[in-house]
Amino acid sequence: MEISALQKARYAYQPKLPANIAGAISDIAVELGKPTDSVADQAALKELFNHTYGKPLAVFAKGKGDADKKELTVGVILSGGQAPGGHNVIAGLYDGLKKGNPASRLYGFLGGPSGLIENKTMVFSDKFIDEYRNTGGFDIIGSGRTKIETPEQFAASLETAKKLNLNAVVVIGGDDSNTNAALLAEYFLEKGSAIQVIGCPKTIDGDLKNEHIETSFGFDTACKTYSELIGNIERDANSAKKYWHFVKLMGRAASHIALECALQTQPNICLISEEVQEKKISLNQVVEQICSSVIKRAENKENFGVVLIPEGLVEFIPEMKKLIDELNDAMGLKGAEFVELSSFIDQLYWLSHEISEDSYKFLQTLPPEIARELLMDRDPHGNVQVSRIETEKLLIGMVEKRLAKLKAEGVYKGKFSGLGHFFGYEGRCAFPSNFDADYCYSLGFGAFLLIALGLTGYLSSVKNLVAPASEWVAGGVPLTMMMNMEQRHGSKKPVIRKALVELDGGPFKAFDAVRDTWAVKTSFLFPGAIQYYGPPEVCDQPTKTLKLEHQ
Ligand code: FBP
Repeated sequence: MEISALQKARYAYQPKLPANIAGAISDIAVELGKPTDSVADQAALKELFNHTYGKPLAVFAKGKGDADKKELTVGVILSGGQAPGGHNVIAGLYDGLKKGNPASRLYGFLGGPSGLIENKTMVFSDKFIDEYRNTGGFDIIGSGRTKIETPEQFAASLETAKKLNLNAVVVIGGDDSNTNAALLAEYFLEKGSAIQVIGCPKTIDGDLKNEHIETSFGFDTACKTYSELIGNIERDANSAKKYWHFVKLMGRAASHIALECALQTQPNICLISEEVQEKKISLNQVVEQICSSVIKRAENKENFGVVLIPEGLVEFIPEMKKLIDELNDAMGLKGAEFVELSSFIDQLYWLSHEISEDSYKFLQTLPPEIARELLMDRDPHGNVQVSRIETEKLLIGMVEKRLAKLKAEGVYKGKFSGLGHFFGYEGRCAFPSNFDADYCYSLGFGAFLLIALGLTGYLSSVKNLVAPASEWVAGGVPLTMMMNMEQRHGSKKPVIRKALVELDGGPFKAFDAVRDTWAVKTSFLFPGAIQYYGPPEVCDQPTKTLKLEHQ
């Protein structure tokens, strides 16, 4: 295989480990805290997670452990959307296993959780792992979005794990995938099996975080990649002075990516879905906000600008949210009927009987291509595929219409030419930044220690991430601690709670303090490309979000 000069150079990068897991394996023990509770719905979750509910927080510390004694066989799954650094989680897990006992083995389940259900595996070797160190992507074993949910799928997963003589399964995934990990850990114990399950917090969306998980891996690299591109677009806009760029950014529900990119690039507008929801801002009000900036900038002869749009926005606009919730319930509960409908017209007719009058009327006001996009298949976890809804085009169209009206009324005298962009997939497989390379390797190494020290139902964790890597602290957080009950596919299900942008949190407050200036005055910031080699202030900085949340 031909490889680039950078890939070759990155093979030689040695990821840094936190001091509490960097020494001899025999000198690492685990300290356990007090029993924990879930974030909500304690009684319901206690009943559902009879064997795994309430476990204590775990931190690695110097002491006499027996993590080096065991010969272990572990299987690893990459689950859900790609996030830079997944290969390093596997490398850290592999190196940990081999450091503990060179006879230990690591299997990779191919193509995501379905690899476990269907027993599709490969065995890692030194040579194979070395080809993927510090690289982006999930192509080492592939990923998938299959949800382990039916009794047959759970039974098949246990059967595979037993056939392979596994001591543990490691699930590298986001909130939905780690919910699956929690259910699997519980199921194995319920069936009398000692096979452990450990999760690792992945997702570029940055929404798998809480008091104990400071960030999910991939967020750092993805935001830096998008910010480079946004900065380039800003400079182009400032050079040509003729386009308004509407950039939709990935992040299925939470606006963490949009907010981080705004802090890194200082665009004219950045919409924050959580604020839209909290203040019940309608679609028309969003359009008014954008038009107000366009008009003021036109008065300064600046007929150009940049607007950042979180891809989840549509689900937070009150009238859209109501519509999507009703669509989800109708399509979830009567899915078999819905899939039989062959045309868009038939779907609309069917929906006229299944959703409220208000929502139906609102659906009809949307451009047909957007309405169609709202009716596309949900993913296996019941999520609307917001990446495929062209919110940027919807907003450009509405802003154009509104400005034409305002021009006719003599309120607006400028020129408006909107261009749409969507940055999503281009950020998910970049070479992991030094931060993600180190963080992921540490998460994988920590996952090995959690297994070797006998824990199950935990998410590998690394804390104190704003400090240099040597001062990070590795440990584990019980999966049930992060869970609550939510409405999915028309019924209540246990799920890990998503962390949304907090309007009283540091990152949003920092943005709020300056956004009115950015809306009018060109204040663009150009972060440039991710740097892998050079001074630490250029190469090793964590995200602004992490700093503002933890300093
Ligand atoms: P995960 O939550 O699985 O990490 O995926 C996140 C994500 O990248 C979202 O930002 C995006 O909406 C979605 O995946 C796209 O999914 P797909 O890759 O299936 O198109």
